[in-house]
Amino acid sequence: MSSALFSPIKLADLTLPNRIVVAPMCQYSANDGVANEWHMTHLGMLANSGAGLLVVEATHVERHGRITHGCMGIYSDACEDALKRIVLHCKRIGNAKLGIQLAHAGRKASAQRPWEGAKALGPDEDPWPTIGPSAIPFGPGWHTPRAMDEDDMARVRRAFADAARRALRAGFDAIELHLAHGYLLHSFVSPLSNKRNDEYGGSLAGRMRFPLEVARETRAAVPRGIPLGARITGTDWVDGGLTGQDAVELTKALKEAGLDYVDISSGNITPESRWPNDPGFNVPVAERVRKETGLPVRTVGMIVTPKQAEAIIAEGKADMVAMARAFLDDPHWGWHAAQMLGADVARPKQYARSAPVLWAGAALRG
Ligand code: 531
Repeated sequence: MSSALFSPIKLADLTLPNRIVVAPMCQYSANDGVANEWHMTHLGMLANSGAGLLVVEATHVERHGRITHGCMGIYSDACEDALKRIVLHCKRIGNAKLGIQLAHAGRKASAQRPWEGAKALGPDEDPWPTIGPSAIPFGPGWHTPRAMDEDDMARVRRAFADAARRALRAGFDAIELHLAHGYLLHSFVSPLSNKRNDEYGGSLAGRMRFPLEVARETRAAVPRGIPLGARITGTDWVDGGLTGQDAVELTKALKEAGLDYVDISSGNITPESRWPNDPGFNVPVAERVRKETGLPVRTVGMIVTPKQAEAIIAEGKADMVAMARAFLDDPHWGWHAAQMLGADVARPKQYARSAPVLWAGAALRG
């Protein structure tokens, strides 16, 4: 039996042994942007999950671009050094290649951690000023962002490129831009959050202008052999918002800017955004983007079982699948998928004896 999910894929000069990706997952546990033992443990665990690529959580390119006080950053030497230690650790003990998601939270910055309420920070919670394409808050009770001027745009473009250089020095194998979930770059693309009447607003071409500038400036900082991708929005799930057609157009423009793949996610441009949470709910847009652009496509969202993941790849609907909670639930998801699909997966020698060939118990596990 040969598995499509466990077949290799090449992105730029990076070959991944399979098409399973651990999605970036915010941990809200950094110290002023700096990773610590929690990240070492969390990422160290997932480096041995069987996934070919492990993507580090949304890591913010400037301090005010963090979502919460606990979010990770890559804007100082302290941030870079901590990430370097983590990459080194994961590569020493694990098998996954390491990616990082570069992000700016825009109008959704200055928020409480989920377990503190997930609302905008109150006056006694050390809030900070936020920025966005237009002075429109994410929702009622949220900070009103300052509409970005040319200086802000130049600073943020440079911050993404500088962050990419830091990520390369830290040893990451792949870099991706966060253009989804209502954060800064997505909020430029969506007509629901971008009401500018200069050349950075209006038509889709205008609304894509700033994110594409960021993509080009970051690409210039990342050698062509290193994959640079983007997580984008398949649909805003709000009337009048972005649709699959916009995702196709954005992907064509990102391909033109030299990006190597997109990851189709969706939702979260406003608090009203509601998605169907059905199995693989982003797969139809991913399939369309893949067919209409020819760029390698990853997708995410309610992908849970090995059989489901295998079918998405085998049926040509996506080139890679990313999973988040499935890996928190089962940090060895990739090992168990390999067993079910009759494929090989790398395990550390210390754990080799739990492989199905050396442990009859694997066949008895539910
Ligand atoms: C929520 C989310 C997951 C998948 C689709 C839409 C929204 N996540 C998004 C995270 C922050 C935590 C909540 C980021 O994208 C940074």
